[in-house]
Amino acid sequence: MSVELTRNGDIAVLTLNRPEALNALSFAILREIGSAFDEVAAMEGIRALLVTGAGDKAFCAGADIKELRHRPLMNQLTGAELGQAVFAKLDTLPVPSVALVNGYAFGGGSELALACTFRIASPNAVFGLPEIKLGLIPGYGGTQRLPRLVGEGRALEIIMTGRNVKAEEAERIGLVNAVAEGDLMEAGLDFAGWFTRYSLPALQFARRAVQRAGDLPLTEGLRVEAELSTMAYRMNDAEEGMAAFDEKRKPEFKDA
Ligand code: DAK
Repeated sequence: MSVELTRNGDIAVLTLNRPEALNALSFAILREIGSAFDEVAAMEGIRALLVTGAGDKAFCAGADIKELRHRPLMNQLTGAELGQAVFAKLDTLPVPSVALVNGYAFGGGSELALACTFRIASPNAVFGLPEIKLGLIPGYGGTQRLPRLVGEGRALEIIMTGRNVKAEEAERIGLVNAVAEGDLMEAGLDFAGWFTRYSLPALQFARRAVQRAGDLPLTEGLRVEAELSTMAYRMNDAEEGMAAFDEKRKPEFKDA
């Protein structure tokens, strides 16, 4: 298996495990990743998913370039749709996902990280969408997710120059949430710890509302927020959270 799914307490960990090819995404690996996301969705008691790459050199060096060549055009279309559909599974996963970017994240590797809810980088992380150097453009969501994260001007620059973005810059422009000072997995587990403290449905509502902000006009987005915040208010967890505040104690959320 080129993808390993393990569990660290209530945190699921998915590791791309093809270090000899810098964890490049063959179509077979993409399918394995999709199945692993389905497994995570069905796991009991999981609060977050961490996604990382085996080895200390690369998170993922992108689509498997050797495999991309000499394919009929329709296969290229279905290939792009496969990658997009697999990464889109992260949007509807019941738990937030955190990419732990441990080295190169190029092309499809950057796009996988972009599809995660959050990104934490090691100091040696290097992002890039170098498709333009191959005469291509990103095909697994990069042209859509990068501008939503860093703005159109920066996204166009990164995509149209194909240049590398090192960890420090990635943090400055909001491409990553943080650069880990120590062990990356420790940092990821620590960060995922936030999601063990709160009501999972409330966290889901928050994700859903913010996701919609990218594709709705403000008035419609506000309507979505009003509906989702009212749904949160109807949960027992909201009553518990407010009661705990009143009673000056820690809330005990039941995800209900
Ligand atoms: N694919 C296949 N093999 C790869 C690979 C990749 N993307 N990246 C690295 N490898 C392999 C290398 O060939 C080498 O294998 P051997 O020669 O040892 O057999 C091994 O991994 C180690 O790589 P290097 O020897 O090159 O290692 P270095 O440290 O010297 O360099 C590097 C590391 C990351 C700078 C370099 O490997 C590199 O530039 N890699 C390619 C990065 C890249 O351009 N990635 C692709 C981005 S484009 C679409 C679908 C998808 C896409 C678009 C459209 N459709 C279906 C329409 C998206 C495309 C992309 O992701």
